[in-house]
Amino acid sequence: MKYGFFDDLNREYVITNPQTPYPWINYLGSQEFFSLISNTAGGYSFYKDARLRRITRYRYNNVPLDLGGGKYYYINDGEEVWSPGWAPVKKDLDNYECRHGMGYTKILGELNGIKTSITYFVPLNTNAEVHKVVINNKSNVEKNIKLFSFVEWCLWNALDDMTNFQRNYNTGEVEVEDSVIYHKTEYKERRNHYAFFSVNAPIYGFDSDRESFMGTYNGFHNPDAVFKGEPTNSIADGWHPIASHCLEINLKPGETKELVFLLGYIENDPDDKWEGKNIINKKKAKEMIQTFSTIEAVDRALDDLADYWDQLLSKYILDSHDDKLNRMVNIWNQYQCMVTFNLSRSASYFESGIGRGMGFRDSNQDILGFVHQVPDRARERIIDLASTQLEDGGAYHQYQPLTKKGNNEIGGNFNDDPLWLILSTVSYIKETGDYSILDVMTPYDNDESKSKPLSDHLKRSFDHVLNNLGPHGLPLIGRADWNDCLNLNCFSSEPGESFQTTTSKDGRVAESVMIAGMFCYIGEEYARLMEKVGNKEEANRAFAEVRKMREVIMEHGWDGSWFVRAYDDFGRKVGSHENEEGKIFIESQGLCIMGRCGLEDGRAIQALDAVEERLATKYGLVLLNPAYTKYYIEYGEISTYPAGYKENAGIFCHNNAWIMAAEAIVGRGDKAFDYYTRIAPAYTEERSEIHRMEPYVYSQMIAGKDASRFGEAKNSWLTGTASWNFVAISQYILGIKPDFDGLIVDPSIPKGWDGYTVTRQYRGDTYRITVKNPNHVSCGVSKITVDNKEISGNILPLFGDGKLHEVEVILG
Ligand code: BGC
Ligand code: IFM
Repeated sequence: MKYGFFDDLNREYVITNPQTPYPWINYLGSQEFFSLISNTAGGYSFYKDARLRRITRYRYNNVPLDLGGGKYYYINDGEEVWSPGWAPVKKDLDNYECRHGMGYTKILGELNGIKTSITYFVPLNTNAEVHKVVINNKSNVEKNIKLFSFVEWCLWNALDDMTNFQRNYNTGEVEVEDSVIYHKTEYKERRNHYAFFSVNAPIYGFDSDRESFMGTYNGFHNPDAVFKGEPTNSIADGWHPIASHCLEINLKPGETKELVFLLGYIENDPDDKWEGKNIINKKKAKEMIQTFSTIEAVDRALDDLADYWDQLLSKYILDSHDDKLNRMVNIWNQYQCMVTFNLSRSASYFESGIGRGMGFRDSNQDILGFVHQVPDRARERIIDLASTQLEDGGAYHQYQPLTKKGNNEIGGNFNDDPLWLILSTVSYIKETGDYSILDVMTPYDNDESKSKPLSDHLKRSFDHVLNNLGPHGLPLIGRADWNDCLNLNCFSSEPGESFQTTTSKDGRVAESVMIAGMFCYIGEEYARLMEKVGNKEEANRAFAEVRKMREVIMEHGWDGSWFVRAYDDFGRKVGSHENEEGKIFIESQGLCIMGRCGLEDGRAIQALDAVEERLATKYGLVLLNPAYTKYYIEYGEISTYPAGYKENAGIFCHNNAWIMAAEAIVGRGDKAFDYYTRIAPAYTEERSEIHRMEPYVYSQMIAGKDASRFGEAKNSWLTGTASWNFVAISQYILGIKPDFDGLIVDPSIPKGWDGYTVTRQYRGDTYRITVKNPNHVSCGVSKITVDNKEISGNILPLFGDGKLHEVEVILG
């Protein structure tokens, strides 16, 4: 069942039923000011950091779910009270539509002949959210309505805001001047910022105190002021500051009125001297309000946003016979990659914005799917991440975007972390050819006095693995590797005792075959990079270490038909036929094959066949099998999940992409693409009532075959699934892969395909690559011509002339 449709021309998903199976959201903002907005206008805004600079309030896990706060509008049309976004009033509308587009959301509601549309967006280079409100009287009678706006302020620190009530019920401060409601809580004492909500028209009244607006016993769905049609002109003093305008609007039959609301965030210039004064410098707010004071200016800003996305999405354009594939590759997957790059795992409808900032492992992987869009921002991010690295090559697991300082609030010693930094750096260099990033002086542990060139960070990342090898010569897993929940270094003394991650008493320590596979894959890239920069000695050393690791994997990491997952703290295999449950895990199959293990002797194929046999389901590949049904304290968190959910045999969409890549590597394009379609959102649209999450973006997890709710997804938007699936489809399946010396063309596609065209902008040139498959094979390039001249090999030459180059590729 569907709840809307894709409008590919406008790059929108159009929701036609407000009661989607779950709130279906979008993100506004591309650089510093961000908002989450649901299809019924729920959500919130923040500046840079969802924890430390929360601008508006949102109640997670609310009842009902998405009535936790939003950018709400109410209309009292004299007959009825309703909201154009359906919520919060939830009055049935004659017409409803929500268009989630690239950086904007347009919600349209119609009742009693009054059609209202609200376009929400954050203009480029602006720390504000614009609401363009258009009201049209479609009836043949005059209408006199009252329009109420509503936002609720958060007292900046989102954690404090929802915990420290003894203080924050006393701190709220606002100021109202003309049509602008300023939120200046704690401005005098310790803040250098404030927010405001304005409208470009005279107002009839306002409210800035929540209880005065709502009534103590009412909710968002029935605020007193709206139902009475009378704002109270309240000034919040402590308690709950909000901002609500009330406008009287008269509409002749057929008449349309347009308004601009602006929700802005202002930071003082360092030389502003306001200390101790209970006034704010409104100059910047007024300038911003002036900038967006007309509909023309707002429309221009919307056009600019559209141009920006045209440009971002013109780097990789696919033209194939499959509309679903085209819309995933050309629009939604790339869009999600930008969002994950911006937000890492901080703020979604599943991530509260408080628990996590930017993840070290996560943000490095996000770069893989984003680097072609804005390489400069990827470069900056790589340096930010590397600056939090520790001197021994290990890493803080995350950092807060506002301070850019590393912390281990959710634990440290994830031994896969350092390798991802190599991968992101290599992908940046392959995209741009900019080797100078390696020379950037980059601190360790954010301490400038401990700065070393980025290349030194990569070396320490590589060596961190080698300096932490276990009894089989495999990498020690540490607290966990990519799989956060496989915590093998646990005391397992008392069943039922909550686990602690630490090395065991008798000195044995757990090892990860997955990190070993990563080391082969990413370590080889490191070695190739060293070769490229002329550091032969280091390259040779690295190649040799990688070769050695491959041997260790083949000796100790092979279980007979697939790759072992790990060795636990007692030296026992995990993810082996020897285990009663959890006999096979997905991660080591994907990464070991990407690390080129078992390619020559058939073991890679064997492992992939085992994946198909044991892990494949119609909704995607489960993470392990059989699911854990018992609690294994010595494995840590993993078996605490019910069977079929999350890391315990859920369909983790992130690592499905590694199997797609592995299948592509072994030349089985049909399987690679089949796995792709099982989880790609556009292909799940038809079963939205089962899948439940947005059909335009990936979710982290879909419940696996052992779960009672098999096929139901959770945790949409912020997941490494976005970047890895973009890598899998664009580089491994469609086979257009940036490398140090140019674009490699190496498709691995279903045999039935006749061909496709990819237009790829790369290092200033544009390549129009037409792949033809006359012999219906999956892979193997028989001939490439570039501008009508045949080339040898499959690396497209670099021209550097900024022109369009026609490439024809014949498979077979
Ligand atoms: C979740 C993981 C998450 C980890 C760290 C676990 O409970 O299952 O997905 O990454 O916690 O927060
Ligand atoms: O690898 C992790 C990621 O860092 C956060 N989400 C879950 C993944 C698997 O545990």
